[in-house]
Amino acid sequence: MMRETYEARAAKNSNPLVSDIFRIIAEKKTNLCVSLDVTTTTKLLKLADDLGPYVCIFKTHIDIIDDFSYKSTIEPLVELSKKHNFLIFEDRKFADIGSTVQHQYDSGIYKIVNWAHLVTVHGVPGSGILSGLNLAAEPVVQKIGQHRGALMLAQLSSKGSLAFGEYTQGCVQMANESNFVAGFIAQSREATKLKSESVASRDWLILTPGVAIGITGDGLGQQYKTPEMAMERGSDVIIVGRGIIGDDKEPIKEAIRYREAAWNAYLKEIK
Ligand code: 5BU
Repeated sequence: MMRETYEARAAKNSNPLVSDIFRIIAEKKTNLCVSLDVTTTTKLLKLADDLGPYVCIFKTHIDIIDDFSYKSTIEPLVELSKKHNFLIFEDRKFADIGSTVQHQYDSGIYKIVNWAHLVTVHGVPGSGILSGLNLAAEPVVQKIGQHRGALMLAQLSSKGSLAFGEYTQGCVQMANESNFVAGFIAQSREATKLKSESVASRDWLILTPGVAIGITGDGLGQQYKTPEMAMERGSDVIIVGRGIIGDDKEPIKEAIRYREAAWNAYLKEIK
């Protein structure tokens, strides 16, 4: 499909976080997000420093870090995000009522809202989940002058996922009614278009996980497509974990390879 450049979209988007992301992508010439699914702080920080130049965003699952501490895990990660100009996306998959997610976002040991520019959110509970997260984000945005936003889980990459059809449409409807939503986790842009469109669709940021080269699955339900396939379906940013940081991989070499594949696929499609 033909698409506009990231620069053009950065200039037009009314959501400042989405504009920032498009700008970083255009400046660094990378639409790659690496998923740092590792269980120690040392591995997390080494990968963030080594791969920082090649990504626009790092995705984390902060609750799988065995030796987590705010001071030794988060503070250096935030420093690295400034050094290499990447944003941080905590794949928290919030799924509770507004009041609960508000605290899950700003409290506990992780205090996600303080450092993660993006978080994932399920539509299951209804729109209160977005209001609760937004309540937690407002004071932080005020205080540190950075933007925060949600990616709604419109579609998952895993086999047998129940997020499709009417459910996906419901998520898009919810997103349309909240300024806190930056975009979607989805397998295709098409799925994030409302069938009964009464309001003009926003220029959503679409991130796509389940991307790898030369492998179709992981034996636990993950379903892979190539960077080219994801981009052809209208993705803005591919998310790659084990394809780059897997035990048998050379992460820098693979990051360069995936970045090139996704960037060349984008270059082929721009108007
Ligand atoms: P992988 O190693 O590239 O398979 O890792 C994929 C990552 O993306 C992993 O952290 C998952 O939690 C995440 N993910 C996914 O794979 N599929 C989805 O639909 C969503 C997240 Br949402």
